[in-house]
Amino acid sequence: MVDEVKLLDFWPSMFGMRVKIALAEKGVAYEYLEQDLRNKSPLLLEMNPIHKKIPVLIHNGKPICESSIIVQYIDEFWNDKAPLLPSDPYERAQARFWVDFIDKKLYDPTRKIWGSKGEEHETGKKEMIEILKKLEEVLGEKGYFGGESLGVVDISLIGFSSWFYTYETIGKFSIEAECPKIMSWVKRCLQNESVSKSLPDSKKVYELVVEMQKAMGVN
Ligand code: GS8
Repeated sequence: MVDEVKLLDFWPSMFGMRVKIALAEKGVAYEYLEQDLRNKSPLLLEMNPIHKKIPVLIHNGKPICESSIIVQYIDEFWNDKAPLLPSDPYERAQARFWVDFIDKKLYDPTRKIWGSKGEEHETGKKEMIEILKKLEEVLGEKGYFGGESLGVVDISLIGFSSWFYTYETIGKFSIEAECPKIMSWVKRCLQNESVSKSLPDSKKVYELVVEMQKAMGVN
Protein backbone atom coordinates (compact mmCIF):
# COMPACT_ATOMS: atom_id res chain seq x y z
CA MET A 1 0.00 0.00 0.00
CA VAL A 2 1.27 3.46 -0.86
CA ASP A 3 1.18 5.71 2.19
CA GLU A 4 -1.00 8.78 1.95
CA VAL A 5 0.64 11.52 3.98
CA LYS A 6 -0.72 15.02 4.50
CA LEU A 7 0.64 17.85 6.61
CA LEU A 8 -1.53 20.63 8.01
CA ASP A 9 0.82 23.51 8.72
CA PHE A 10 1.32 27.28 8.81
CA TRP A 11 4.62 28.32 7.21
CA PRO A 12 6.28 30.34 10.05
CA SER A 13 5.61 27.65 12.66
CA MET A 14 8.78 26.21 14.20
CA PHE A 15 6.64 23.23 15.17
CA GLY A 16 5.58 22.55 11.61
CA MET A 17 9.23 22.85 10.53
CA ARG A 18 10.08 19.90 12.78
CA VAL A 19 7.67 17.69 10.91
CA LYS A 20 8.89 18.85 7.49
CA ILE A 21 12.51 18.09 8.46
CA ALA A 22 11.65 14.64 9.83
CA LEU A 23 9.71 13.74 6.67
CA ALA A 24 12.57 15.02 4.49
CA GLU A 25 15.12 13.01 6.51
CA LYS A 26 13.07 9.88 5.84
CA GLY A 27 12.42 10.76 2.20
CA VAL A 28 8.64 10.64 2.65
CA ALA A 29 6.53 12.41 0.00
CA TYR A 30 3.52 14.29 1.32
CA GLU A 31 0.85 16.79 0.50
CA TYR A 32 1.31 20.16 2.21
CA LEU A 33 -1.89 21.91 3.26
CA GLU A 34 -1.30 25.50 4.45
CA GLN A 35 -3.76 26.53 7.17
CA ASP A 36 -5.30 29.88 8.00
CA LEU A 37 -5.17 29.97 11.80
CA ARG A 38 -7.54 32.94 12.04
CA ASN A 39 -10.13 30.98 10.13
CA LYS A 40 -9.55 27.33 10.96
CA SER A 41 -10.55 24.79 8.34
CA PRO A 42 -13.10 22.05 9.07
CA LEU A 43 -10.29 19.57 8.33
CA LEU A 44 -8.01 21.05 11.04
CA LEU A 45 -10.87 21.09 13.57
CA GLU A 46 -11.76 17.51 12.72
CA MET A 47 -8.16 16.25 12.84
CA ASN A 48 -7.09 18.11 16.00
CA PRO A 49 -10.33 18.68 17.94
CA ILE A 50 -8.53 18.94 21.29
CA HIS A 51 -5.93 21.64 20.65
CA LYS A 52 -7.09 22.90 17.22
CA LYS A 53 -3.45 23.63 16.37
CA ILE A 54 -1.05 22.88 13.57
CA PRO A 55 0.99 20.87 12.81
CA VAL A 56 -1.12 17.77 12.20
CA LEU A 57 0.18 14.81 10.25
CA ILE A 58 -2.53 12.78 8.55
CA HIS A 59 -1.23 9.32 7.75
CA ASN A 60 -3.59 7.16 5.72
CA GLY A 61 -6.51 9.20 7.03
CA LYS A 62 -5.46 9.05 10.70
CA PRO A 63 -4.30 12.20 12.51
CA ILE A 64 -1.22 12.52 14.70
CA CYS A 65 -0.93 15.77 16.71
CA GLU A 66 1.80 17.57 18.67
CA SER A 67 5.04 18.10 16.78
CA SER A 68 7.37 16.14 19.10
CA ILE A 69 4.99 13.18 19.05
CA ILE A 70 4.71 13.43 15.26
CA VAL A 71 8.51 13.44 14.82
CA GLN A 72 8.84 10.34 17.01
CA TYR A 73 5.98 8.65 15.15
CA ILE A 74 7.74 9.35 11.83
CA ASP A 75 10.94 7.87 13.23
CA GLU A 76 9.13 4.73 14.38
CA PHE A 77 7.04 4.21 11.27
CA TRP A 78 9.75 4.90 8.67
CA ASN A 79 12.43 3.08 10.62
CA ASP A 80 14.47 1.85 7.68
CA LYS A 81 16.68 4.93 7.42
CA ALA A 82 18.00 8.06 9.16
CA PRO A 83 17.28 7.10 12.81
CA LEU A 84 16.31 10.22 14.74
CA LEU A 85 16.36 8.77 18.26
CA PRO A 86 19.34 6.95 19.80
CA SER A 87 18.99 3.17 20.18
CA ASP A 88 20.19 3.08 23.80
CA PRO A 89 17.20 3.47 26.21
CA TYR A 90 19.05 5.88 28.51
CA GLU A 91 20.16 8.06 25.62
CA ARG A 92 16.64 7.98 24.22
CA ALA A 93 15.32 9.21 27.55
CA GLN A 94 17.93 11.99 27.58
CA ALA A 95 17.04 13.06 24.03
CA ARG A 96 13.34 13.15 25.01
CA PHE A 97 14.19 15.18 28.12
CA TRP A 98 15.87 17.91 26.02
CA VAL A 99 13.04 17.93 23.49
CA ASP A 100 10.66 18.45 26.41
CA PHE A 101 12.94 21.20 27.80
CA ILE A 102 12.84 23.02 24.45
CA ASP A 103 9.05 22.65 24.30
CA LYS A 104 8.51 23.93 27.83
CA LYS A 105 11.28 26.48 28.25
CA LEU A 106 12.35 27.87 24.91
CA TYR A 107 8.81 28.05 23.62
CA ASP A 108 7.05 30.09 26.24
CA PRO A 109 4.14 32.00 24.72
CA THR A 110 4.09 34.30 27.76
CA ARG A 111 7.68 35.44 27.13
CA LYS A 112 7.72 38.87 25.57
CA ILE A 113 10.45 39.58 23.07
CA TRP A 114 8.17 41.18 20.58
CA GLY A 115 4.76 42.68 21.18
CA SER A 116 6.08 44.31 24.37
CA LYS A 117 8.36 47.02 25.65
CA GLY A 118 10.46 47.90 28.69
CA GLU A 119 11.18 45.55 31.55
CA GLU A 120 9.02 42.66 30.34
CA HIS A 121 10.85 42.78 27.06
CA GLU A 122 14.32 42.81 28.74
CA THR A 123 13.38 39.84 30.93
CA GLY A 124 12.17 37.94 27.86
CA LYS A 125 15.49 38.52 26.12
CA LYS A 126 17.55 37.51 29.14
CA GLU A 127 15.58 34.28 29.61
CA MET A 128 15.98 33.31 25.99
CA ILE A 129 19.76 33.81 26.13
CA GLU A 130 20.01 31.77 29.34
CA ILE A 131 18.12 28.88 27.75
CA LEU A 132 20.25 28.97 24.62
CA LYS A 133 23.40 29.02 26.77
CA LYS A 134 22.17 25.95 28.63
CA LEU A 135 21.58 24.20 25.30
CA GLU A 136 25.06 25.23 24.21
CA GLU A 137 26.42 23.37 27.25
CA VAL A 138 24.38 20.30 26.31
CA LEU A 139 25.75 20.41 22.76
CA GLY A 140 29.31 20.60 24.13
CA GLU A 141 31.86 19.71 21.50
CA LYS A 142 29.47 17.53 19.49
CA GLY A 143 28.54 18.43 15.93
CA TYR A 144 24.87 17.79 16.60
CA PHE A 145 22.84 17.18 19.73
CA GLY A 146 22.33 13.72 18.27
CA GLY A 147 26.11 13.22 17.89
CA GLU A 148 27.31 12.80 14.34
CA SER A 149 24.02 13.45 12.58
CA LEU A 150 20.69 15.19 13.06
CA GLY A 151 18.47 13.78 15.78
CA VAL A 152 15.24 14.67 17.55
CA VAL A 153 16.81 17.40 19.71
CA ASP A 154 18.36 19.09 16.65
CA ILE A 155 15.04 18.85 14.84
CA SER A 156 13.16 20.33 17.81
CA LEU A 157 15.46 23.31 18.10
CA ILE A 158 16.52 24.28 14.60
CA GLY A 159 13.18 25.80 13.53
CA PHE A 160 13.63 28.50 16.18
CA SER A 161 16.69 29.72 14.27
CA SER A 162 14.44 31.06 11.52
CA TRP A 163 13.05 33.38 14.22
CA PHE A 164 16.49 34.46 15.51
CA TYR A 165 16.71 37.36 13.06
CA THR A 166 13.35 38.63 14.34
CA TYR A 167 14.32 38.24 18.02
CA GLU A 168 17.67 39.94 17.38
CA THR A 169 16.29 42.82 15.32
CA ILE A 170 13.40 43.58 17.63
CA GLY A 171 15.28 42.74 20.83
CA LYS A 172 18.45 44.56 19.70
CA PHE A 173 20.87 41.83 20.70
CA SER A 174 23.09 39.34 18.93
CA ILE A 175 22.63 35.60 19.43
CA GLU A 176 25.93 35.06 17.60
CA ALA A 177 27.73 37.22 20.21
CA GLU A 178 25.96 35.57 23.15
CA CYS A 179 25.89 31.97 21.94
CA PRO A 180 28.50 31.45 19.21
CA LYS A 181 28.41 27.64 19.45
CA ILE A 182 24.66 27.60 18.85
CA MET A 183 25.16 29.73 15.75
CA SER A 184 27.86 27.37 14.41
CA TRP A 185 25.47 24.51 15.06
CA VAL A 186 22.72 26.36 13.13
CA LYS A 187 25.06 26.75 10.14
CA ARG A 188 25.99 23.05 10.35
CA CYS A 189 22.32 22.03 10.43
CA LEU A 190 21.57 24.23 7.41
CA GLN A 191 24.09 22.24 5.38
CA ASN A 192 21.53 19.42 5.48
CA GLU A 193 19.03 19.77 2.67
CA SER A 194 16.27 18.41 4.91
CA VAL A 195 16.76 21.49 7.09
CA SER A 196 17.54 24.19 4.51
CA LYS A 197 14.47 23.25 2.48
CA SER A 198 12.18 23.18 5.52
CA LEU A 199 13.04 26.54 7.08
CA PRO A 200 11.47 29.76 5.80
CA ASP A 201 13.36 32.92 4.94
CA SER A 202 14.14 34.70 8.24
CA LYS A 203 13.34 38.08 6.69
CA LYS A 204 9.87 36.85 5.76
CA VAL A 205 9.26 35.83 9.38
CA TYR A 206 10.42 39.29 10.49
CA GLU A 207 8.07 41.01 8.03
CA LEU A 208 5.17 38.95 9.37
CA VAL A 209 6.01 39.86 12.98
CA VAL A 210 6.31 43.56 12.10
CA GLU A 211 2.85 43.35 10.54
CA MET A 212 1.50 41.60 13.65
CA GLN A 213 3.09 44.23 15.93
CA LYS A 214 1.46 46.98 13.89
CA ALA A 215 -1.88 45.22 14.19
CA MET A 216 -1.35 44.99 17.96
CA GLY A 217 -0.40 48.66 18.12
CA VAL A 218 3.21 47.96 19.29
CA ASN A 219 6.25 49.17 17.34
C1 GS8 B 1 2.38 23.60 19.59
C2 GS8 B 1 1.75 23.91 18.25
C3 GS8 B 1 1.38 25.39 18.13
O1 GS8 B 1 1.63 26.20 19.03
C4 GS8 B 1 3.21 21.31 19.01
O2 GS8 B 1 2.70 20.88 17.94
O3 GS8 B 1 4.36 21.04 19.35
N1 GS8 B 1 2.77 21.95 21.28
C5 GS8 B 1 2.31 22.14 19.93
N2 GS8 B 1 0.72 25.73 16.98
C6 GS8 B 1 0.27 27.07 16.79
C7 GS8 B 1 0.98 27.72 15.62
S1 GS8 B 1 2.71 27.84 15.84
O4 GS8 B 1 2.88 28.72 17.18
C8 GS8 B 1 -1.22 27.03 16.44
O5 GS8 B 1 -1.67 26.19 15.69
N3 GS8 B 1 -1.98 27.96 17.00
C9 GS8 B 1 -3.35 28.12 16.71
C10 GS8 B 1 -4.13 28.51 17.93
O6 GS8 B 1 -3.56 28.56 19.04
O7 GS8 B 1 -5.30 28.78 17.80
